[in-house]
Amino acid sequence: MEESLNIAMICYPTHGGSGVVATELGIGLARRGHKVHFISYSSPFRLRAFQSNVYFHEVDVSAYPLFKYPPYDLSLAAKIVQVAHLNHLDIVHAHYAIPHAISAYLAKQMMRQNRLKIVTTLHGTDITLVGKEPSFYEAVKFSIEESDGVTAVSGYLRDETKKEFSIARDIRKIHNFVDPERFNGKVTLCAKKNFAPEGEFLLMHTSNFRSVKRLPDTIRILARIRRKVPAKLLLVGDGPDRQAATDLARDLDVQNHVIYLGTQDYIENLLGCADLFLLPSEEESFGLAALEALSCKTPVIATRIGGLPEVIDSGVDGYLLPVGDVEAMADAALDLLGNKEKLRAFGNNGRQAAIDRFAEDKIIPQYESYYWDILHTRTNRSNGEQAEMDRKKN
Ligand code: GMT
Repeated sequence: MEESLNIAMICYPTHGGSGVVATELGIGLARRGHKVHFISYSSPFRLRAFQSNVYFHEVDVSAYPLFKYPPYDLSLAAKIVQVAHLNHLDIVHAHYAIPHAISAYLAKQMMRQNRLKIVTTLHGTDITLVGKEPSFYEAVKFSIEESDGVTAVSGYLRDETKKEFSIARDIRKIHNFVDPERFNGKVTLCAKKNFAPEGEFLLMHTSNFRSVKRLPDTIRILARIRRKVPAKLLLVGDGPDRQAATDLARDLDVQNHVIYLGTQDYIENLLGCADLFLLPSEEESFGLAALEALSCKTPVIATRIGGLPEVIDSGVDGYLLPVGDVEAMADAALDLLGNKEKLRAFGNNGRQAAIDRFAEDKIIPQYESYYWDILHTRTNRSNGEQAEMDRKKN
């Protein structure tokens, strides 16, 4: 019987997918008996209620006037050291390489011991966008090479990382996951008629409205769909492209058919309301939002890029189309909206795929077993440390 581990989760606390995955993973591990310590600048938004075995440690950053850029990375590293000493951490799990994996590496060096293992999970733009910028490239490459274990949320992201950063080491693919009990598509708390009072079709999109999401394309798709059938678009989230979307909706004369809900914490209460979920991104390493929609029986119209083909089975639970081809995306949407049977079948297929391939009880054990693999790797570990690890395992 394996013993419980002391694990630190380093993540962004905001509404991005990497923070969501880190939080849901931490909660799932805590339920399985591990002690999980979240370390971030504020409490992750999906840590909603008290959970036993879950702790939160806030990173304070000094605003000393000399600092033009307050050094969060250093404060984070110092906090990891403190938490590690007090709680005998076994694993520091850094979600999103920048700066979390680098701070974790620094913390380990500061502790001058090898017992603590660093696992880094690559999520997406830390590799495909931000990580490639010259100002970050070498640091990201170094953090991948120096972590004790590295995972990527899709096969696509694993292969991209190896290629773009010339990485020879093994990177474990562990897909993102969903709790199908919670994301069940039951429309108890959301009344569709709040958003579509005349019985219009309801389209939905949720993201951080950054340019990679191509938010304006959701407006273009809505405008095309509305030439044939009445429809509303529910936009959940916020971010830099909101104004561009608002302006475009006015230009295309659909401004009265777009509903902006802002950022929402309980997305599972909304997804089941929608007839279709739109994800017209130009880059998506996995597409957690799409998986959550599928789990709620909402078919997804998305782009054939990145890790999305690993999540969406085009023609079975959604459609994958070329980036920017809003005409094809609108046609695919109309094909489903015009055929109730097909729409229902696609919804059921998506939910089944979520349960069969991406349910948390299938994926979280993959992380657990990866942690044990890493803890049993004898890289420079002293015999005493190895004996302690073997004792824990048995
Ligand atoms: O990269 C982002 O846009 C944000 C990032 C995050 O940290 O929230 O999202 C990425 O990670 C998610 C969780 O693993 C994935 O589901 C998203 O596909 C991925 N986003 C992109 O690749 C654009």
